[in-house]
Amino acid sequence: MPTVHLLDYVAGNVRSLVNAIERVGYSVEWVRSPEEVANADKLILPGVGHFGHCLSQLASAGYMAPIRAHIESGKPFMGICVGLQALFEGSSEDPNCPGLSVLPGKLDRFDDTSKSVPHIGWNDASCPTNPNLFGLNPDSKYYYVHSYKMPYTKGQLESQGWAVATGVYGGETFVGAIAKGNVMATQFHPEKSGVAGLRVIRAFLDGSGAAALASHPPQEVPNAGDDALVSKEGLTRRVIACLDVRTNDQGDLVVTKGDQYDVREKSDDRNVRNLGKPVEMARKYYEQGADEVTFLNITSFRDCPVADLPMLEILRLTSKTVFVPLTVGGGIRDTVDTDGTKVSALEIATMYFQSGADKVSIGSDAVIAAEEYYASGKTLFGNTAIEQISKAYGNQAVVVSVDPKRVYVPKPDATRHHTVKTSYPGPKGEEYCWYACTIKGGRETRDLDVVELTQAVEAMGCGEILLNCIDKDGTNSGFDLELIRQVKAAVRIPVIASSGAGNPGHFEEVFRETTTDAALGAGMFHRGEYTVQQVKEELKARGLVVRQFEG
Ligand code: 1PR
Repeated sequence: MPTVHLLDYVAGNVRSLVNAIERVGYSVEWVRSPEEVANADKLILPGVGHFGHCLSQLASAGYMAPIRAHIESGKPFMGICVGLQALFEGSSEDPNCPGLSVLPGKLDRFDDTSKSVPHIGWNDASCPTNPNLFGLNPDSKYYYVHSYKMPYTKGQLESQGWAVATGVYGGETFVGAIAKGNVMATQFHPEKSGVAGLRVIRAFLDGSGAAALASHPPQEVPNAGDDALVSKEGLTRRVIACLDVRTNDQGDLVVTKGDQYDVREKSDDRNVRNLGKPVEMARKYYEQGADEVTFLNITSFRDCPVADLPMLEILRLTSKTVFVPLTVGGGIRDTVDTDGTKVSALEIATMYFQSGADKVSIGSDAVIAAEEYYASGKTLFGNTAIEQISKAYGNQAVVVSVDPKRVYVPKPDATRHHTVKTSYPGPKGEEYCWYACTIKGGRETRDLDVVELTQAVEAMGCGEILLNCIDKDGTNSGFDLELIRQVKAAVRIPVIASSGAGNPGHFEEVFRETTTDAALGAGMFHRGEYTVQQVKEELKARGLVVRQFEG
């Protein structure tokens, strides 16, 4: 098998990248010291999370000069995500930390006054001068997750010989990929961009991308409007399939699904509902076009040694065939192992990332952390799971899963909590409600509302909210739009609407009626009532932009 060298310099999830490289027929050799860079023919610089964190790690380990030397030697080089950002002079994310300065310019943050930041999801990488740059396709979509971007100024980089592919997010045009000579870099994650992303990796590894660029160097950039290839707002409506996983009474690991969080059959035997096998179902949803797959380990495998968590094996197997982002939740908190050893939430998250997860989702522990945050007068001590994991892996890697329940009140001043006026009055005709956070899979309700929780976890460094709703879970009656609007108004980070989806029309409704960033379904997919593809076809037919699955 031909090899490619991958730089191993920070804690980060590179498992998916290794899987993607192997999938296109190459094997990975690790570069674990600056001296080893010289052994590389093809070198890939991955990177996720914080620019300053990545670049200072590279600098302090002595990698900057060897990477520059590799690039100057003309040998193939590819940067991914922060690996692209590193090629520029710097970033406002850490103004004191210099980049490699292979290209001019500094990155800045997306403006979050009217959109969610980070920019998470599937967007364009359109290159008017070289539409098929390194296997890019103007009709394909690529998975991005970043808060900082290289702003695009037409003609600037092109005048120095670079081919530039761009995307547009909330009116801001950013650099999605760049290439010149032996250098190619993507802001998006090709290893998480399905078949479209695998094409880019292959074009880099087999040399066809560089050869095509050499024979068609970038010419003048067409004027916007002259050329359909110039990118427009391109972020798609993200559709996520969620698998609640637990061990059933026979000891098998199964995908299950509850009604308002009760996962047992209504029949007398009260068995745990068994809807299928996790790895196979994840693959099925990927092939139907799911933009992400989420696994929630709903019982957290309480009696199992941490290193043997069955979810680790599920991730290892799934990430070999599913090339879209994988999130895993359940049991991410400081814990004591079966042999009495303390294991931190960060260590558990690390095991999940090393097994192929791209994001971890924290439920109960986030509620407790938020309560402590308010009790201490909104002080951050840096010791919560959210702070520690987001510091090590970046905000985009930390999702908080919220399990709220409606509490009805006759009028807003009947509670200290943030209320909404509801179109669905309570049992005594109450016209207002607030959403109480719960822990332990909804079994314990706390005196904390969703606005308080989501604002607290945003302050701690959470990058995305997975917003369930116990009242709606498994009802097939549509998403709780009132809840989603309340949370969207409270935070700037992306929100995933969850619970209640029963048909494709419910997805259209939540995207039209709220500003949600993504929508998640479970039961309707597991029971085979609808496929993810049918949801996307419906959204497309109604004029919403979706990513088409490429086989
Ligand atoms: O508290 O950090 O250990 O995490 C536990 C995780 O497990 C949390 O994310 C929590 O939401 C989840 N969980 C715990 N118990 C249950 C249960 O169902 N008994 N499932 C549970 C949560 C809700 C969604 C579901 C949507 C969509 N499941 O994941 O997929 O409601 O369903 P639908 O489309 O069929 O309506 P911690």
